Amino acid sequence: MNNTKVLLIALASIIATACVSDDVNHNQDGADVAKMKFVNSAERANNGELILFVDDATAAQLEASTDATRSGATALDAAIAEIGATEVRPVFNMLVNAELKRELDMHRWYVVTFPEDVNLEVAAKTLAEVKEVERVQFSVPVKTPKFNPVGVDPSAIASTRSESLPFDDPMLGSQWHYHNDGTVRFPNAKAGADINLFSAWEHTAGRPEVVVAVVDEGVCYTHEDLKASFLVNEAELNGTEGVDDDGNGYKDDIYGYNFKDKSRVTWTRSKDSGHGTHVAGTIAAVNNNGVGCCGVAGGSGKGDGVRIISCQIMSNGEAAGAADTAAAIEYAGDRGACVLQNSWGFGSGDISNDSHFETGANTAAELVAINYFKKLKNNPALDGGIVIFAAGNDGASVAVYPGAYNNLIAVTAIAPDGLPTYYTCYDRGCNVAAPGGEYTATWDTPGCVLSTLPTNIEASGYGLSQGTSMACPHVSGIAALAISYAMDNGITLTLPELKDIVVSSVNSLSQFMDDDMKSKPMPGGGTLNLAKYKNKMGTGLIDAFQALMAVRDTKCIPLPVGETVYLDISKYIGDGESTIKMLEPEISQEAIDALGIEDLAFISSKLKLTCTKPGTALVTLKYIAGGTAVGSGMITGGMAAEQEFAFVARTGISIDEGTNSPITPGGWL
Ligand SMILES: [Ca+2]
Ligand SMILES: [Ca+2]
Ligand SMILES: [Ca+2]
Repeated sequence: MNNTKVLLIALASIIATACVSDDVNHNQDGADVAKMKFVNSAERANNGELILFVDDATAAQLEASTDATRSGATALDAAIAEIGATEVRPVFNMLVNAELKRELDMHRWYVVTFPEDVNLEVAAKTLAEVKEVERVQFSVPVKTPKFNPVGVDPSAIASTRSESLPFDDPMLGSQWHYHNDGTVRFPNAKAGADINLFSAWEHTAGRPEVVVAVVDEGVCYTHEDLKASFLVNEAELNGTEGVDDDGNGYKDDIYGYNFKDKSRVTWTRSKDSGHGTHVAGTIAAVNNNGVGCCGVAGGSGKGDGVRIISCQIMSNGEAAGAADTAAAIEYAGDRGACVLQNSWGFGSGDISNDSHFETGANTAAELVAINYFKKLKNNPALDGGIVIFAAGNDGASVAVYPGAYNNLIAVTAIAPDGLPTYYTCYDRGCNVAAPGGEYTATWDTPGCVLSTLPTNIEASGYGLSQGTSMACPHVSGIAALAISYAMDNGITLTLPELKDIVVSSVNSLSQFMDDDMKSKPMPGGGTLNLAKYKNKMGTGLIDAFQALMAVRDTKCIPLPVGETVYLDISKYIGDGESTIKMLEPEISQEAIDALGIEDLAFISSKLKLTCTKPGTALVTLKYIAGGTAVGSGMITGGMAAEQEFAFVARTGISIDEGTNSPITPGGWL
């Protein structure tokens, strides 16, 4: 693959030493010191492969070496000969963006491969005892997903919705996870248990300059509803098969790359599940093309959706090791992605602590790649790359690694009833919730997430599935929409700002809970105790419209449908406790029509109104801030100002009986 500095160790040395390692009598103290260099444990690690972090001088020798059988570093050469190594190659690709990678010491990571029958821990100790080797990482593969989608017949899934839909895709009405009107066939389905996408689409449905990398199984790039969404490597598309036409270290990487098999992207092998294609469809299935379903950021039918690339780390039911996973993430950044979509992990409970990630002292190769991705400025509207992970499906009170780390977003999953799914991980490391769907006992349910599938998995090319894997791409899609919207408005976001937008643009999950609701039935029988999820699903249910409003710094004011409110805007301005006197609103006829606003009036500087239908509208409210109230409502010394707000009328929003104002969303389950 990516570099010329692959060292082929002479076959004779393998034969001579392959079985020796177990018998070597290592000095006990030396072995203990060496073990301290281990980044992780050998549990579940791949045999025949170890990842090394070497010192600067050794890295330079490895890079400069022209001898195919020697690194040039004597002690390291002896150790790799002792374990019968067949190859020493760099983890990262220094052909692209080398300057930043050197700053991050990415040139110091190497993979050593050796015969699988060599004892892995003995080999690790042998390498760790070399002074020039600073860290040794066992190559633990990603857990492969359990993914059994249920195909859908397009002709049988026609929408039963009464409301009109924004795009003409025939399956959009069944994608309740985007906009749930409560009619989805699922026990206790609730309107608003969705990502509020239709309102967001009134402002943007994506931009092709925003590239999302799907780190997963291979994504079907020939799919009728996905092929137009790929970022195409034109040099490879128009190049020669078997040749690295653009010189980026990868042959024929037109739509991405298969890091498991070192080949072009694949999805048709017997144990491929279609997982990557389902995930990709949620982000970027082409919208308004009269075909199939929609993607969160799939554009408006004018070729204007976000672009995806397939960074394949799973193939034929097997997952890549840590070094190839790291290379896949690096590649995502090198190809220009600014959103990293990750519906994968290493299993619950694997996290040690955040210092493992933050300090770098014992960081693993895949975390180095994630940190590299976060530093890249691949889009003019964002000063870094945003990384989003699925929380995991073990039902555990901790997210899977690496999504569990503090500075990565991990996504939990809700069902069409707005309640936690029976499988979602929750609590530690979990940041925000999104619809992941839930099978009912019959396994024939529209309560799952509908997206694209390869036709070799499901003949129709579409199917339903559940999982935090399905919730995660909703959040990646919303992040991509937010970046698109920032571009539209000439706004540059910092990475922390975008992360704040993602986790704070939420609706309360408690709105879906009846007061006396303690549990809900589980698909396989039994009940799910809801109390254990209290405050532990992340900040709330993500809301695409609120995310866009947060990009332009427009506050959202939630309003109930069908109830009269007396809106006190002082709680939405400044610290919420200042003296604010409302002067007048500018509410356009368009806004009045959009929300069906009735009874509009001022009463004691409060705005009285009734929304008769759900929707969103931008309004400008003029007010006087500060000053002293004298006499009958007059204020002296105040300052006239105005501010734009977004009125969000939805069913299910509560009224505070004390103030007769809507309760602000953003609470906890
Ligand atoms: Ca290439
Ligand atoms: Ca080529
Ligand atoms: Ca479509």
